[in-house]
Amino acid sequence: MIQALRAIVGPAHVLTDPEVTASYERDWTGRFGSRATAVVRPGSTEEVAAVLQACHEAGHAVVPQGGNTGLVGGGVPRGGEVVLSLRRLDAIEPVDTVAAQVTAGAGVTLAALQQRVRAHALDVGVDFAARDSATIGGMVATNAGGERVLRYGMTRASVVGLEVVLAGGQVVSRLAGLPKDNVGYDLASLLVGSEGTLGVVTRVRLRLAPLLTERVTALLAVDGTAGALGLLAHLRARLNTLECAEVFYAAGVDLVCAATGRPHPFGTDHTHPAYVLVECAARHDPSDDFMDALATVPDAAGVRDSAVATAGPARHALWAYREHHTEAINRAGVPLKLDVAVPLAALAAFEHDLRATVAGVAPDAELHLFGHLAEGNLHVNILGADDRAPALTEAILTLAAGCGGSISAEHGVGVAKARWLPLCRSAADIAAMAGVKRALDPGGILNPGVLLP
Ligand code: 2HG
Ligand code: ZN
Repeated sequence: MIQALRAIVGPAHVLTDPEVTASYERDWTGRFGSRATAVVRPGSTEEVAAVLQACHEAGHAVVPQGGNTGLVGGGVPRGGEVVLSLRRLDAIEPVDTVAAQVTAGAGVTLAALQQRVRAHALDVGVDFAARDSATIGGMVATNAGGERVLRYGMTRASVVGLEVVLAGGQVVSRLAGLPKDNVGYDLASLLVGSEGTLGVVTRVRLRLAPLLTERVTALLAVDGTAGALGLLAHLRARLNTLECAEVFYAAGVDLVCAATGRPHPFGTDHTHPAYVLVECAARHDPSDDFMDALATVPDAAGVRDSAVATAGPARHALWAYREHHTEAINRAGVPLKLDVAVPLAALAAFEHDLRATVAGVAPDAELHLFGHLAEGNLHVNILGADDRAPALTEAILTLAAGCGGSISAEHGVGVAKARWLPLCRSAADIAAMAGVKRALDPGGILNPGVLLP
């Protein structure tokens, strides 16, 4: 297998030295991973096709990988697979300013694409904290969400076309960027969120949005989740510029401040149960409208304190309290991580029950909740779960599913959630998914063990 791969991509791009392959073999949180037979780094779609054909013929399993920022073990080996790193596919084609679209290689990072299209007064709809490492191919494969879903939807809403290599090495391409093209099954859309189990994304055509340069960001301290939702309802009805509404809680702010040396947002004597970070963006300064809306927030929303910023550095300082959560948690230990969403009507009760559940199962564990308020998406991070991790996972996912929620809001199923699929998909659903998998990957070589157990 290694000889065959070397012949396809050149010896320099087949990595087998454990010191070199280590960073491809383990996810960055340190929770998932194993040894790979080799890490192969193709430099073109043709090379990807030849690699997949070789693996298909040999019946050798393949794990496609982008920036390795995934959080559910879907992009690292379980043992002995070939890791197919797409990072060398990093070309960005000229920005199509008339169509407001761009085609980028799977290995382009989100930050690199943002920089390129912003020079043309356009922007990528999706954005999130791992932008410097996460790749466009990985974002498509996982249907990444992030901080602007409220306005632009998840990655799927930005995808107008894909080039994909199927398990046997066949290339399927839909890159013309036609907004209207109703010729049969939408294979490109099917591949979005398929977590490397149906094909390998090599190029992506994305819809772009106007670059909104004028921004106002506010950090609002509130009594709790119910207040945060009241605030969101008030702002949503009044602001067509609203782009982000994030939520986090007292414990997370303490941890971020300790890890980064930042002062508490409203001083150590003024800590609050919950915080909402909102951002409005427009072509013209949205701050007057925003301040008007803020001035009329009903008392029931319980806004206890606020900090508002319009200049870049001050806005980034507010964002830091939110975006440093993941890193600060990881510094404290290897967390149990779950990513759930529930209908907004159930969110406050869910948060309450979730805390009670964790306290019941693992009273000494440290729970950090944060996430994307407008989608009812909470990232559940638990430090010190130890051998109670399976019981906590079961209890929390059951709780989320029980209130009409999802066991994976935006991080995907990976290997982490595969066995809990029946909590929110029926037997008929799962059978249909398995049928699609068999049709597109009859040999079962693409990311086995991910998504479908
Ligand atoms: C975020 O929203 C990411 O920052 C990471 O989805 C969430 O670390 C996490 O649990
Ligand atoms: Zn998130």
